[in-house]
Amino acid sequence: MSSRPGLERVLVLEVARVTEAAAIAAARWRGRGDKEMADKAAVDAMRRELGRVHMKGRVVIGEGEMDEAPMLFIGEELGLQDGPEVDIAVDPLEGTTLCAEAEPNSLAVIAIAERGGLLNAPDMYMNKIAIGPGYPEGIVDIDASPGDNIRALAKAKGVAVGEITVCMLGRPRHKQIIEAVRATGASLRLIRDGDVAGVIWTTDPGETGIDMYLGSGGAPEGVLAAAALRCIGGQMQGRLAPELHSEKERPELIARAKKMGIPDIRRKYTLNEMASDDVIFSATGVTGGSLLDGVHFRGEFAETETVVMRAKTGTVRRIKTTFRDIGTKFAPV
Ligand code: VTB
Repeated sequence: MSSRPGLERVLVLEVARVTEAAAIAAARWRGRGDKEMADKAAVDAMRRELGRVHMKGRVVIGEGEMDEAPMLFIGEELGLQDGPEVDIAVDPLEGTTLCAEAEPNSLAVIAIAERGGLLNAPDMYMNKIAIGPGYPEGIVDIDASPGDNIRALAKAKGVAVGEITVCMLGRPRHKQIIEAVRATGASLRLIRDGDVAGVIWTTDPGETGIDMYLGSGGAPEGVLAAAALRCIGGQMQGRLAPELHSEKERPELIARAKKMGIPDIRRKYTLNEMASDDVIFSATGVTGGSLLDGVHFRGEFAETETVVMRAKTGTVRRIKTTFRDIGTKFAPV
């Protein structure tokens, strides 16, 4: 897969700790209607844990540019500075509204890769298509129509089109593509937020009922999802979508992308161009959902569920962790 030695496997447990801490911190804010505070709690906890890891880490996907985000900003150096050089992509609370309203599927998410292994995507929209593993390479394509993609997937799966389920963020901007999916007879699951989970769901349709992810969402979330698929398998393509931003925003976004190493904003990215070489991905559930259980608080104990995986070996671990003494370790707000 890679000519490089890959990431040290001990990092698997380290990154799991990082999302566990972020999820517990965010879970204190579940259902309290304050997504900013929920996000801040996750960011603080994630940053604190990252500071304890033996690595020379650099944030490539984070909370924003240095001037707009005090923590986990793009370019921030993290870790004890005595280990491997890694690039870090974070979404400390993916689905802030879901958490604030105690709705399912909010997650704490991180991916780490060897230097240069993650696409440095600006915070803008990306069009995405993803399917799970086990299909011939190239059966779906972001440039093909939703109808052609759905029919090709149904054929490869050996089922009728009506048995395919597509997942998409429910947004007015998706009106046309929603109509195109409906016209095929396929089923459509519209989600409110959280398209990292949406993409990952395609890797286990038997469990999640989702066969394909389509539509636009955040580019940073696209890279995180690509990192996960690189570990589990599956196919994904992405293309930045400046056309979904206002005319006023566009020139700035294009300039920012250039600065981040993307000269052609219309380029189609394959999964491996978004996440390459060895990658470790970890997600811990904040509110329970189809991918992961949420955090449970039981007196002085907290329980978390995490999925952590590594591209080099393709290992996928589900870790249930019990924390003691959370009153002192993870002080309540
Ligand atoms: C998605 C989703 C996020 O933003 O990327 C989405 O994964 C994209 O932006 O959870 P819009 O909300 O503008 O569609 C979130 O929904 C929220 O950050």
